[in-house]
Amino acid sequence: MSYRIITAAEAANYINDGDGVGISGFTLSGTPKTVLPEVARRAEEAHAAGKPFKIDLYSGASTGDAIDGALTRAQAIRFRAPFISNPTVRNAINTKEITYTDLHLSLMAQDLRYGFMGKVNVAILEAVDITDDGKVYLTTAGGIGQTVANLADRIIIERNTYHHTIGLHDVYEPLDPPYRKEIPIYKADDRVGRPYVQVDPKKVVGIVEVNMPNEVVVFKELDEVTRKIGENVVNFILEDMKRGIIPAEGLPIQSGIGNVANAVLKGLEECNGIPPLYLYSEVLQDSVIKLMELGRVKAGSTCSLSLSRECLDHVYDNLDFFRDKLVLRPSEISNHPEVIRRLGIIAMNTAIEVDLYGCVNSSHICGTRLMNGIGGSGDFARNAYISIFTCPSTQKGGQISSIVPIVTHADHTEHDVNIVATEWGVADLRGKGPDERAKLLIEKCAHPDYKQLLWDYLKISKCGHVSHNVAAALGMHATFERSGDMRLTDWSKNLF
Ligand code: 0RQ
Repeated sequence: MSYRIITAAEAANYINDGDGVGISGFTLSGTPKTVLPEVARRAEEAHAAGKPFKIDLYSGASTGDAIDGALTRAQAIRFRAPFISNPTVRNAINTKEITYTDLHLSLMAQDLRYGFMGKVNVAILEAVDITDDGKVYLTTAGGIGQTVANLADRIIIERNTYHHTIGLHDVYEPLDPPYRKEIPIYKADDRVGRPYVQVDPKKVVGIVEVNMPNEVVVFKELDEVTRKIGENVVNFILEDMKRGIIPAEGLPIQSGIGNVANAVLKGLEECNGIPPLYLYSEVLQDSVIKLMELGRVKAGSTCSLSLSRECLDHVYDNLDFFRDKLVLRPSEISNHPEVIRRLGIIAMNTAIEVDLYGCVNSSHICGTRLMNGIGGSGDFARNAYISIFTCPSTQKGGQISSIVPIVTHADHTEHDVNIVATEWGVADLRGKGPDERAKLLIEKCAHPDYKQLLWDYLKISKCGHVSHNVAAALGMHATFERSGDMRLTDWSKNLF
């Protein structure tokens, strides 16, 4: 079978108002690049002619400005899931122009298969190539490619010749209950599936030829605070190894995304006492490639290569070295609770705020404004061997404390949080009761400017197992509504 070569504009004509569109990719990596901007253009034309045009957009994780940004500006998204990072779509979600569902990334493919969300009419997959019998070799991310290709009526392939990822993917889609079996991954780099996504060639409406790198995120330079957080986490891991809690051969690590996560990886780079490790994560950033070359990371299982252009080119130029060290999986598998629990992952994720008992808000500023979403943090935190959360002790130039009396939005409860690390120190919450947890979090993690306020809150919160003062907490929420920001000092005026 030979496929029709079509332009991005022609491909966009296969997408209609009301369609559910499922795409390949995970973060800015491996997403289709040319068809959705054309869909945005179609939507603008439709709106100018007084006609409706909105789609439901399903992906593995976030996308960049060419997708979430362009479609939002064209008012072309009705529903979006499961993770975002683009400021334009964030704003439209927060002003309720777009309906958004924030869910654990491991669930996205499954929820679509189970019919929990809408129909997937069209799948757009970015691929290195497709064979006549429908073998699609994805580019730099596993995402939900196989699932949306199975569910869709029409498939569009963006053949992107920039990428050289053939042989890196391990595509495995579990059977659904009641037929599901174990996922046979016993080591982080085990391969259990196929190196391609299998599609029905009859559903492929055309191939769009592309040669484009991924959009990339630029991280802030490490500063004193993020560097210190990284150092604190690494020292904690070393200490747990000395105590024999972490086995001498080490355990696989997972690292989330963002500035703080990058600082932790940098800390590993500079540390000698930790043996070479495996990474079992959803994203793999530049720092891990460096750790592989230093021999500190043996191999990395990930859903996406979230690399800078320079670093990705370096991997492509040295594929012989990296081929057996990189495994790209669907997000359902990179983040699967069963595998995470079996492998004994040390999970490192970032908090927006942490309360005195260890509950974490990862997704909503002041409990109301979506930042990015929960992402894979819950998949890992809930099932990890050790679940670590990191954050700077304050935000916005010291005006906001990240250690708070009560979280304004709970993504991870105290049951899923073992360790909290800020630039001041590490609170080890394992095996501690609520009062001990609160004491440790204030002593080890809170910024000195906020310690007294937090002690004062504890003083007025005496009753029950997990002590809170609901009236004070309500006062705090009233302050959020007025100021839109969590300033503990303002809040204390309501309290005392
Ligand atoms: O705002 O960008 O205006 O400066 O949030 O914060 O400190 O730069 O940290 O880049 O590591 O992001 C939790 C958002 C942290 C991220 C979060 C403001 C802060 C700044 C960014 P500016 P930093 P990072 C992996 C797994 C999702 C869950 C997860 C994230 C901006 O790590 O989205 O880990 N995690 N998923 O000023 C007001 C507070 C604030 C605050 C932070 N308390 N109040 N503003 N900010 N805390 C991802 C995947 O699954 C793919």
